[in-house]
Amino acid sequence: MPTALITGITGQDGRFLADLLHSKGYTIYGLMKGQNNPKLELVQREHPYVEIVEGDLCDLSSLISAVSRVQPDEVYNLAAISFVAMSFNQAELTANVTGTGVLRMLEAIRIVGGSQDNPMKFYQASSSEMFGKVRETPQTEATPFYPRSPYGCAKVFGHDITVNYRESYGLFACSGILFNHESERRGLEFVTRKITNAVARIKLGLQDELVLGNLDSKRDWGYAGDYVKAMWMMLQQPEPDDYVVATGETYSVREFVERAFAAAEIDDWERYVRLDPKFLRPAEVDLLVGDATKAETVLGWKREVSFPELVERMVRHDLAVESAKLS
Ligand code: NDP
Ligand code: GDR
Repeated sequence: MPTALITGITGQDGRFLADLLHSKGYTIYGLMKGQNNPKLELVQREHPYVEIVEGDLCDLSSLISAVSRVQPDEVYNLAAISFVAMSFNQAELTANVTGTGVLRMLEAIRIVGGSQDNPMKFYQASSSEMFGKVRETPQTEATPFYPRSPYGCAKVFGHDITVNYRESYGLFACSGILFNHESERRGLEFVTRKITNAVARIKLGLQDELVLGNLDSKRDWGYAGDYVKAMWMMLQQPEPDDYVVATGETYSVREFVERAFAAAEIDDWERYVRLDPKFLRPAEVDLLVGDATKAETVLGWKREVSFPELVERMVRHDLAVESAKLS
């Protein structure tokens, strides 16, 4: 069976992808950074089949050593500084990890190499944030990029260098331009999980308010479990290529808030929501909505979880987690 190396194994997508590849019988290695990573225990508990290898996207020699030891058939590069708001305050770090880190991973693969018959395939986690101030709607693989944050700029570099290595060195390198995807494993810093966690705590009387920034921005939100399937499908094609993965629907942050409160049977949501300018960004991405026709027709990908199901699922999960803490 094939061997996969996943960078970003402690993140939302790394964990969903590990589950998927495990169900397909893969041998799975996860790249983990830091000398005492606090998420190691979680990964070992919930994904005991993952073997951890040390490495950091900022350290080329660690990546060469990881690729050389694992000899993966497939490398999924999911690691990044992925929080857009943080990228404004730590722009250089973001450029280094989220941007140049992709180049280092590609170099590690190019240097270690696979065999002619069995090349190491590469997946890059590109993002709809590259479209930023959108040039057309809906966004497709052909839509020009106009990033609005240091994160978006770094992702454009990561995307372009992936295409460049494919064209220059014949690497089997794919870039998945994924729109927002969420789940009960989403980090609490992202708006959807911040909302569902706060709604659960308000419902249980553990919190009084939910403090947010821009309620008007619109996102194309899907379910992470559906999206990792597209990553795998891209690497099973005869030729490497780039694909948009999205639902084709867009909702505002306000609509997400309304639905989340409704899922917890709280009608007067405005009573609990306070706006604070500290959560506004220096430049915002106002509207994202993707056209996944290519992924649907070429890969046969389709999303399974709808927007209402996604919100309900996350609220239900957070209610269960927060209730359990009380007992
Ligand atoms: P997360 O923020 O949940 O996970 C990011 C991962 O990157 C973590 O495992 C983190 O490790 C790791 N990481 C950060 N810095 C380094 C480093 N220097 N070296 C090695 N690992 C590092 O992100 P998601 O799972 O949500 O997203 C996965 C990828 O997909 C990211 O690249 C993201 O930018 C991209 N993406 C995500 C979308 C989404 O909606 N979720 C949409 C489009 C693209 P640690 O925990 O140790 O810090
Ligand atoms: P995003 O996700 O920037 O789209 O990037 P995030 O959930 O952080 O923001 C979505 C929208 O909500 C608005 N917002 C707030 N956001 C946060 N985090 N906290 C708040 O309090 C808040 N109030 C309003 C934001 O301004 C924004 O408009 C995610 C990440 O996963 C990226 O890594 C990925 O590439 C893109 O999705 C696609």
